[in-house]
Amino acid sequence: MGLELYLDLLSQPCRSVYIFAKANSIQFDFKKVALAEGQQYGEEFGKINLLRKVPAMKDGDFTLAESIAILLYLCRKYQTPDHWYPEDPIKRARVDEYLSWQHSAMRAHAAKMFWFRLMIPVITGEDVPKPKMDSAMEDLNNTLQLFEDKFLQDHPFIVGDEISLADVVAIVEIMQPLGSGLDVFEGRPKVAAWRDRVRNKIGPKLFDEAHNDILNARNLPDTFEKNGMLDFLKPKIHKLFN
Ligand SMILES: N[C@@H](CCC(=O)N[C@@H](CS)C(=O)NCC(=O)O)C(=O)O
Repeated sequence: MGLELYLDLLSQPCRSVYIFAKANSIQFDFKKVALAEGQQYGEEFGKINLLRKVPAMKDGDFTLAESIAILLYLCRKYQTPDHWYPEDPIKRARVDEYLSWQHSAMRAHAAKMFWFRLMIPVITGEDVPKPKMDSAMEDLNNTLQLFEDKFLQDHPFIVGDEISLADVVAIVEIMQPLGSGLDVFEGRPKVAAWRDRVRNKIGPKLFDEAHNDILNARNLPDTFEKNGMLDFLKPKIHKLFN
């Protein structure tokens, strides 16, 4: 059995794995796990990833969770071009530095805006209180500024002249708030120019295809309604955000 990737392209880490595999012509079977239908809680998916998160991977008998682990596995197994995860120890350390930082910084703050502006109002029927929203926006703005000052600086890509895994992992997270109508690139020409370079390197067609679902996320309320997911999700949301 060949490589299987369990994905929902509404999810940022799924998009990074999808983009990386496609950009490197890695053949895989796309196994859709529809998060809005709760498929991550099904019996079948539990056998693939007990953490019940996407992305997940199955390669023969080997199963793997966590996007970063999957990206690194694909890099090694398919011996993708060096620039993605350079052999040079200093360049590699720069990729690692970004991959380590992003979990609790860019990922956390960009995703929170998406949840606050779209998902929570849809699921609970209530807007997030303004002080909470303002504080989340401040966190995201500070994080984007740090991204510019510390990681992007004045080079074309995070690690210098060439695209790496760090850029792919960064862009998918930074695109997430757009799904809630928040254009984080407005007023940030440096980040916008970097986004354009990443899109061009990956290939605009692949980039746009990977982001199609998230940019149409405002259709999600209908999907939740149809699948009876609202009642299921409400207590989860209260646990997460109260
Ligand atoms: N650290 C994990 C995060 C995975 C994750 O949080 N996936 C979310 C989608 S972005 C998910 O599957 N959520 C389903 C749920 O929590 O029910 C990774 O990088 O793969």
